[in-house]
Amino acid sequence: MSPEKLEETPHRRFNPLTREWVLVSPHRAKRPWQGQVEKPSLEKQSAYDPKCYLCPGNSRANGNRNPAYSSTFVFDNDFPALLPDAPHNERDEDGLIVARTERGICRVLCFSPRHDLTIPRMKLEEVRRVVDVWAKQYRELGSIPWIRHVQIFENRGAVMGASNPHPHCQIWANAEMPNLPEREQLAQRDYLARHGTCLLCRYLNLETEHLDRIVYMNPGFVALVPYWAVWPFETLVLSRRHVASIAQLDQGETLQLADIMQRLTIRYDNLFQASFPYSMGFHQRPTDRDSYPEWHFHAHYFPPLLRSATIPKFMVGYEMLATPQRDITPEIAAAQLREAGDTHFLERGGQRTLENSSKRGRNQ
Ligand code: H2U
Ligand code: ZN
Repeated sequence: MSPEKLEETPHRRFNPLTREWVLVSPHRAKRPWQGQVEKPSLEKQSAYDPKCYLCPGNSRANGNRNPAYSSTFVFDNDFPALLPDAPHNERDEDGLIVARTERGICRVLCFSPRHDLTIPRMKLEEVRRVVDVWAKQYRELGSIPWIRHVQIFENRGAVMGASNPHPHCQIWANAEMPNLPEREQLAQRDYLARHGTCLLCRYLNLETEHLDRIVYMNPGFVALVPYWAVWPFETLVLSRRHVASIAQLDQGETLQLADIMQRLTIRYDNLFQASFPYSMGFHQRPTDRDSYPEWHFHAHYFPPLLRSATIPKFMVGYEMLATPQRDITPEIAAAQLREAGDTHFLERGGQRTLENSSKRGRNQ
């Protein structure tokens, strides 16, 4: 049987990064829906909100005042999940009741002074500056001797738990490897040892031969719906060059990362004509002194929406108890994202967000 026939029937796909399986049921996409319906978020924000904790010049929840910043702004989270000076302690009862103190530093980064913007609607140059700050924060926090891992992540949209529409992300730096980066690290290390080549470099080669899961590429990066995607419109942004962290990007790649993030999130917004919610984050090498030849810098986007801006996907039932499952195939999701176009629907007929936006030839 050909792989195409295999993929038309219920099948399992393997995620080589987490070494888990996802169940794909292509025939199920047409089932009726009478469950919860989320409201699409198109609520118009003003450029400045006097009640926002993150707008320039405003007081935060604990009384600290934000400076009148005009570009990006980083501050230590006032309600941090981790503390830098927690005294060491541990507990182990028969390997069953086990705990250890975890030290860390949590920061918040505002992308823009404008309360009403999001990455897809900022200027390319403004997004490039955000990428510069991510690299600087990764370097700065990573250079603290006891910090081993720096996680940069953005929760966008109330449905993803973002507490505020002001464009921002969080940075959590801590002493131990978190679960997912650790799992990806082991998988990448084993693959390199077994095949003598980087897992994600090899995967990127395969995908640029197939092309059907690619959403967009520029000279530095490729955005694709991974073969093993669990969320309907999950994407992976891979650097074309084998770099292990955001700190290794050159100037061109910094701009290209900004460009691909913007073109991808514009497509997300266009797809359902809404401000598309997601959680995204970068995975990169730990910041201790070891060498990590296996690590390939990438970003994951996990949007929770299923078939329209009003129908979320829930990871429940079989997925909570057995294995994640998806209906529309990654190939269909990639085609829909490609077709969604990279002119933001709110700016069609008006001004484009991106400079050099007419280079559609680069779009695959
Ligand atoms: P989220 O929208 O992803 O929750 O990020 C906002 C973060 O901002 C959140 O972690 C912090 C919250 O603790 N915060 C402050 O540090 N000070 C404030 O005044 C409000 C929110
Ligand atoms: Zn604001």
